[in-house]
Amino acid sequence: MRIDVLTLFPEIFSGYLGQSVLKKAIDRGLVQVLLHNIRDWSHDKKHHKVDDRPFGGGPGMVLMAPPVVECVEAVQAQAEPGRLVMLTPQGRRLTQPIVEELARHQRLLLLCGRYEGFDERIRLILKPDEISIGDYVLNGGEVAAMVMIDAVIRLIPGVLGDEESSCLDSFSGPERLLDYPQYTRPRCYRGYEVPAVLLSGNHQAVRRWRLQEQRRLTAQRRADLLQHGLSSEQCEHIVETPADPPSASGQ
Ligand code: 6GU
Repeated sequence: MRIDVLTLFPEIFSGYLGQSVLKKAIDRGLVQVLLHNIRDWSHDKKHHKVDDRPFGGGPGMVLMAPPVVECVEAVQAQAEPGRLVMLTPQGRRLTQPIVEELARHQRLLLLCGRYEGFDERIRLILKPDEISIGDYVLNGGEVAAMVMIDAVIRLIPGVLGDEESSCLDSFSGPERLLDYPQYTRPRCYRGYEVPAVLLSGNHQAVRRWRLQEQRRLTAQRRADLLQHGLSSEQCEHIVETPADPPSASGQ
């Protein structure tokens, strides 16, 4: 997969791109991340200005249409055109199904904004897929783009090792539930025992316990994820049915 990032702050990405999972994917040729500085498309040859005050007044600065539109067009023309994503708090909220959809593309272009926003003509001309990473405000789209890259690349075959397969993640699998609790050695810590079923060697019982824990946790913390619309009584029943709680004798 080729990912082009269009930003005013390409330096922000260098630490992240050198990090283990992504670095390995890049080194193995599974992912290519290319950074482009929108400022290079500024029409202002002296100060490389790319933002200006909003018409109608108000605080802050707005990203101007010409450098952004022309940067996107020039980068698109470098290879087979890819899916253009605009990182903006006004976009649809990023979820695992959207991540899965993005991961199927051969090429993504991630357009990061700063300041108070984009000139509306950028949207009207480029018709990007506008995506937000959640209901809070960031200073710019760069951190959101890194979140998106991180979530997408781990779905590319070969990026994760066998033992860290992404199909067992939270939000994946047929029910898209939260993950089940994990335990490792020691078997007892400060009075908290590892649930007996995990030591039983009964793989079917372990699978059953984990699914039950996933449903219980999801009903308790994120009932909104139980998309099949369980009633609050059904949720309560799930929450109050621990499969095999760890015993805490030392408390
Ligand atoms: Cl994509 N950008 C900004 N600036 N803030 C955000 C966001 C994106 N997603 C959530 N908040």
